[in-house]
Amino acid sequence: MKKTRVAIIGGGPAGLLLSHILDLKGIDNIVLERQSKAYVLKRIRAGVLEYGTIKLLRDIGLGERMDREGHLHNGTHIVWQGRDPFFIDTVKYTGKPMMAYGQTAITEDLYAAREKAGAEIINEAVDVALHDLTSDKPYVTYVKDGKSERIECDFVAACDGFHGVGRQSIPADILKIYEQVYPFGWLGIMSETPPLPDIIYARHENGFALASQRNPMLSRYYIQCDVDADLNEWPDERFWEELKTRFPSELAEQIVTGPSIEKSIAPLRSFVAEPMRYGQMFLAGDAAHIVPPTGAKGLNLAVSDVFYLARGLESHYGKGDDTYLADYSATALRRVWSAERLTWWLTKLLHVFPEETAFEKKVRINDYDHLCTSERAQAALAEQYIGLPFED
Ligand code: FAS
Ligand code: PHB
Repeated sequence: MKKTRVAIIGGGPAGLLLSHILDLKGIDNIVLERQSKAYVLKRIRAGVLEYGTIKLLRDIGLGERMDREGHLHNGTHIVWQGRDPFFIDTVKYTGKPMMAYGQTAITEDLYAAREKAGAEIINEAVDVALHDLTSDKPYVTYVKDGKSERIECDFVAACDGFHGVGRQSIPADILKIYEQVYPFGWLGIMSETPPLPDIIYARHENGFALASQRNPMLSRYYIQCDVDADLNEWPDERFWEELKTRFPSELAEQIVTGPSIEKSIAPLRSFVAEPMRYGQMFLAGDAAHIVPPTGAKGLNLAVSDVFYLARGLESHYGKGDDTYLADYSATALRRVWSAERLTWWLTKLLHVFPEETAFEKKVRINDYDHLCTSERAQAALAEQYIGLPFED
């Protein structure tokens, strides 16, 4: 039987980041991860960091490789078929840049830092179950190498993603779910080719497309696809042809194609579970919320949740003050709902909705034209896109 202060369920970015920050604050913790380390590090997901994430990673000693290999951007472009392009200029309106640096690299950096610190990360821990969450002595059971194990703790941090066990441990009469499922997905490709210099969202009559990057020889592209699209019907050649169709010709001719080293389809949904606390258990990251990737908020929300939760735990153990922990759910959810609204709006603006009416089409174009002509609308978008400041 093990004892620790905080049992962290999930060794993805949220769980590892929380483990690292708690360790820096002298708060003992154990991470339980269902998959192997290799499996976790194979995942290809987010790619763009808000300024708050960049600053936090630097502040906790995880900025060196990010600053060396990441690529700063002053904003993100929108190109709209038949209309003027638009630039979400985060530096002009907030003075802050964003960073193209992949979640995979962040997870690698976190694993390296945790292993260097001698952290206890238990991979391939299965059948994790949470017990006595509303008592002052919660505990976690799991199976490792066929043997049943138990961890006694003060708190449980459920950083176990959308399909994790944490959210499911909240009684149905307490848990409230808010959800919107979109009638399309994103077909993403990674190729070892030089990317376009900028991050570009494209809106075309065929659908949305995105040009992004991981490093000078690693490109990340996406196209909107049918929600039931079959990868077998999307050989690389068809993907590249459709991607180029959705960009203006002067950009399309700059796209360097090559064999895909990863290709996958992600469904799109907006999802929030409230509250983000139940007894001594706190939800953080995808365990509590999902956003459509339009707006690059998923990973960044996991970071702000972890910032708030770590601050609360530090105040509990350091000063015996539970104010931050008591406010955690409400504080985190304010920022979550801002990101949910922004990503919902950007998804509606830039994607083709199969069932939309002629009126909705006209309203969308007016929305874009207003954005292109109103400095105030541009400033409002930029401050949300770069990420609202973390609350004191
Ligand atoms: P994660 O899901 O990353 O990690 C949770 C961890 O918990 C996993 O390692 C899992 O194995 C583990 N776990 C689950 N159940 C467990 C259990 N019962 N016991 C122990 N461990 C358990 N965001 C963007 O900003 N841009 C993108 O382009 C983007 N693309 C995405 C594509 C896909 C397919 C997905 C699923 C998400 C994408 N996201 C994107 C969002 C993504 O980046 C998340 O926001 C980010 O991974 C959140 O990190 P975590 O909260 O740690 O959750
Ligand atoms: C990515 O690089 O994977 C990326 C960039 C911007 C987004 C979503 C994903 O909005």
